[in-house]
Amino acid sequence: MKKKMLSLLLTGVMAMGVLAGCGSATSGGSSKSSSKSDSKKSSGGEITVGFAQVGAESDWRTACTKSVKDTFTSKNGYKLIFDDAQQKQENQITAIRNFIQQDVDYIVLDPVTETGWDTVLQEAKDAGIPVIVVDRMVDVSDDSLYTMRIGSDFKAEGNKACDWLKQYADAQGVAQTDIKIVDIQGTIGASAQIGRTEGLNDAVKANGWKLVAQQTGEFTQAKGQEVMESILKQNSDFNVVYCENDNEAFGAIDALEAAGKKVGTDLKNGDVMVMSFDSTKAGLTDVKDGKITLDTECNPLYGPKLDEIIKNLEAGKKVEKSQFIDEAMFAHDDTVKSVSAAGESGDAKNYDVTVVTDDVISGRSY
Ligand code: GYE
Repeated sequence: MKKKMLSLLLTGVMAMGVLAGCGSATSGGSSKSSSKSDSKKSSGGEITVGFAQVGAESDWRTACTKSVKDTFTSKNGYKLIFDDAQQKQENQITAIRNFIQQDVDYIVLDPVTETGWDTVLQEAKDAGIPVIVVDRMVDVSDDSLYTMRIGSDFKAEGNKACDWLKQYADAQGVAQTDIKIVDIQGTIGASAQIGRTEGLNDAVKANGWKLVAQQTGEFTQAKGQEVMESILKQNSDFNVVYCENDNEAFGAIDALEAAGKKVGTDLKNGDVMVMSFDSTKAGLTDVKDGKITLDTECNPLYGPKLDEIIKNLEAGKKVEKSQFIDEAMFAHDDTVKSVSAAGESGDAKNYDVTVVTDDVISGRSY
């Protein structure tokens, strides 16, 4: 209830939409055309950034928006034009066209889905406006249509969670073939969904797990609950619910408990075990309480990173085309201490698993 009210409140705040700053100047050489330098002068020397945000579907997204808004302030030398696309790609395309019209200095795009960007990114390129892709990825035929991408390795996230599950079942003395999973997927076609689902599908095949149901919960609490309720009506013979973000997990837990299921960490004794991604403060609180057994982290705090990238571009420095951020894993207990997982680069790496304590929870800002 509390979570729902908070998200409604924050949605209202974000619906206020456009943030426009005025004031202080920035220095540093511009990597852009003379028409861009002119537009920079006319906005008082500030760097104008148009941010095409996905929406306000989750606590993760709210934290991401806050981080960007807190960074791109007039005090920091920016003018931010913020657009909430309500999880619709066509709204993001319109927003980008508006940013081009307004001759912004940079476009930051968090693409709702991976495909369908070639035309509008070509328009931005033709207008000489650099595009920075953040969080999710774009799948375009020509990589020069965007300047760089910074985000998570979603394939690694999925593989990490699944290696943990395999080890956890072994440690609890549960046969891999007795693992029966419901997958509540993210928004279909979003990088975060693609990587997390792919990791699971691969592990289902490799370990002989049973995939009982697989359906999208659109990364929202309401849809996570609705999907869980409808799956429960068809088949309640499962012991793991793999939610592709925290808000879906909150909804799924409500539905499971309302149906009389015991949500917990004890697979051997018939608990239904919930796994999640994001590791928000509310998610980690559920981990500590044993409602979520494993939460694989996904970091939403992109503001400072985007600021650094733009400063480097302004200074004419070379910026890596593809940048991944480091992410941790949080579990209810120390049954599994570390996992080994491969990601986009293909090479397997080891990741430590952190047990959630009150200190871990209070250290979370979102
Ligand atoms: O996991 C989810 C959000 O793209 C990583 O989108 C992001 C995902 C995140 O709605 O909560």
